[in-house]
Amino acid sequence: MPANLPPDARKKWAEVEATKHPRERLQRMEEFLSLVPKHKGTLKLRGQVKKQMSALRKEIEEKKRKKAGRSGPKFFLEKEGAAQIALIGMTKVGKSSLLSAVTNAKVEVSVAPYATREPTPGILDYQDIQFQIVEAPALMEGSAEGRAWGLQTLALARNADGLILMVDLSQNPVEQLTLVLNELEKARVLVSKPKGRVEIERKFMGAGLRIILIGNLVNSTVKDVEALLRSYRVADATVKISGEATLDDVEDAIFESTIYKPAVIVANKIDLEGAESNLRLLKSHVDGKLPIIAISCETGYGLEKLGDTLFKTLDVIRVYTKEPNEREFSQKPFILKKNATIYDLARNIHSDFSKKFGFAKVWSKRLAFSPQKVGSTFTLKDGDVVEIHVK
Ligand SMILES: Nc1nc2c(ncn2[C@@H]2O[C@H](COP(=O)(O)OP(=O)(O)OP(=O)(O)O)[C@@H](O)[C@H]2O)c(=O)[nH]1
Ligand SMILES: [Mg+2]
Repeated sequence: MPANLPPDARKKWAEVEATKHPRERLQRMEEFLSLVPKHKGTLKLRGQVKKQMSALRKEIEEKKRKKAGRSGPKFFLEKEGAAQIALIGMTKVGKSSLLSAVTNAKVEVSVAPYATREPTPGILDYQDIQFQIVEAPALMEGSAEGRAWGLQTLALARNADGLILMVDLSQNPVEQLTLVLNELEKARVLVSKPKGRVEIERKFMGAGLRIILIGNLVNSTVKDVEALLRSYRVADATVKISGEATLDDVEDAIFESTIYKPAVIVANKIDLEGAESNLRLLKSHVDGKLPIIAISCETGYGLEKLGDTLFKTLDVIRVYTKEPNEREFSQKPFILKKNATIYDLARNIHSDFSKKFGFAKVWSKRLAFSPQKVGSTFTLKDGDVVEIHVK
């Protein structure tokens, strides 16, 4: 059931949304919480907001520390390359070993547990793009409740574009995976697309509310959704609802609490005894729901599959651009979501490029002839070369 908040609390949440400054936002969130009645129906919501507040507090602290020139545990790492992938797992599964085997990072591989204590990045080259892989400090039972650096690791996962879930095949991999997925889920990070999905894309003031219903609303109507959104002062947004979604899911989306991250399971130490049978166990448990690659950081077995599997799992495409008067196209592609259009590309190149857009030419092997003159709604595919002409 939706939390049924009183109007003043809903209004306060709109103020939270409108405040970007961390300290003020925290203040508004506190005010919001004081307006939320404490009963069972609001329990989940209060928990979510408190989590956001604790993340904000850490962010503020980190900024303070940065200003003072002191270093402390990093909460966020600036993204580099085509995507940021958080490398997550229990201690000693071989995260640092993987980082040093496939990226340029110099890291300490250790026999002692909990050796890596802050997010450590490295760059993995895959064809003509790069992935930034960030080793997160190990997860353990209780991470989502803030044990050790748990909240940092989970915030990193939430902020990344994708996840590597790493397990050690010389131990029970199903138990490890279950623990990791549990902690992620408690932090409301999911690795499989939920049945119902609600995406809210905020628009400029005056754009109005557009609700796109692809699936089904369970026990509610579009009118109910509209009313709920308006009660939170969400007046300008495109809301996409797919699958089987409830009003609760819509409320969740307003608080941006549950998010989905594409994930790959990396099963390490295939060189050790018993690993093959543990791998079979893992495969039958996962049942094709997530890709699994078996590797050994020790022997190098399977490492070459990582880049390709990440690329496929992230559901992205590479699009190359060309200047109208030049023969060669750019070496560095734009990374766009699968099914992106020329319009998305134009917006990626320049924020107001899309307004000046005239037409585009596309070169691609999949087309009957190249170049083909196309409009802004043309759907792009991996490897396309595009030349944009402005008005
Ligand atoms: N046999 C074998 N041992 C491995 C493999 N990969 C890593 N190890 C060993 O596993 C131990 C832990 O490796 P790390 O890479 O430090 O593990 P981690 O996940 O980074 O651990 P923390 O950062 O401490 O949480 C080390 O002793 C490694 O040598 C592998 O493929 N096979
Ligand atoms: Mg490590």
